[in-house]
Amino acid sequence: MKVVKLETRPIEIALQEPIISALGPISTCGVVLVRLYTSDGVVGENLVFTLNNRRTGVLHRMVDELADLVMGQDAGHIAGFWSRAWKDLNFFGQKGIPVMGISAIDGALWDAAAKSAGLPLYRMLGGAQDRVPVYHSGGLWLHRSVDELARDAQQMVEQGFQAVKMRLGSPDPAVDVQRVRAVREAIGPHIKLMADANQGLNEAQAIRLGRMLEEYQLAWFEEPLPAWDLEGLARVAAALDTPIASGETEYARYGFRRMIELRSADVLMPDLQRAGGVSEFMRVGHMAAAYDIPVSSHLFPEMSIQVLGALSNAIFLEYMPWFSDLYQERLEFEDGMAIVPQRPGWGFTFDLDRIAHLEKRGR
Ligand code: SMN
Ligand code: MG
Repeated sequence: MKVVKLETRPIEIALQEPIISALGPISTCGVVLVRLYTSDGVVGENLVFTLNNRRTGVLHRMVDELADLVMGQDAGHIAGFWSRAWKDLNFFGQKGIPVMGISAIDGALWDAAAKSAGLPLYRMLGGAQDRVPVYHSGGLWLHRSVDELARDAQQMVEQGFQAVKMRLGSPDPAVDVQRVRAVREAIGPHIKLMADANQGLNEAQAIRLGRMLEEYQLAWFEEPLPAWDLEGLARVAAALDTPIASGETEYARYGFRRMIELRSADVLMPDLQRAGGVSEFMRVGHMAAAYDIPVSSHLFPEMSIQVLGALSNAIFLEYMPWFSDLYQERLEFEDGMAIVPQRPGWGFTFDLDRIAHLEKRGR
């Protein structure tokens, strides 16, 4: 089975409402859709994206530029593609857009491989479980008032979610504490609560805020520091009882190796597009398992669920429905768990008609 065509298409989709996080305001996503055709007629799909549709053209071009490394090659030699691309991109640097380009093609190759084997991807990757605990991440942003936060969190729980994530990011830590308290009071002591600072703090601020939040029993305190400060993050992790989760802004096995060596985080959360696709997410997941470190996913729930289904140290799927409308199928939940689809490949296929419609209306 050879790769015969790589099709890429940039689209812009609007979020249901503009949101604010410590990363700044977000109102749309620039999404690069990838469809990789094989000589057997199987099509592997994937997507990568940018916030606010900024520099989508560069990401798009990166994916296209890598086509020469897969065209005409055996579509099942995914690790072969990965290492060829890694070497090829050394001059550009092995973080950022180059790695996202690898991820885009890697994921499409895995989808094609699993579809042609007639297996859901998680089984192709070894299979650990057919359901994964899920947390709702698609709300509780910084633009919500304290009352709205409490109401939104309660609604998520009423929908059946047993874990929710809120954002931190006020200049005054007392305000963050007040917001966390309101959400904890609204959901009660048994629902898991995560809080994400999106790299907005320095080391002293993170330790101070983390200590103030210990009494609210967070499941984790996420990305307190800028992504480059892995040494500082290790000191924050050592100073707090609350687990630190990080890794969504880290790249490839080498970045995660440093995180593990430094003990920067208690939970690793690779992002499929930044980590380096399915191949590298699995390598990171297995490397974490060697240290008994749990992993969670970042965004892309429809795809991440298959990878987490293949890792026995996976503890949570992040549910962020930003791209859910692009698919024909919908994720299913039961008792606070997301169900790993038993359909071949990702188990989610692009709804090309709906995509054309979404794009035209800007949602
Ligand atoms: C996040 C990061 C980037 C885009 C959306 C949300 C956030 C998360 O850090 O973990 O969900
Ligand atoms: Mg985050």
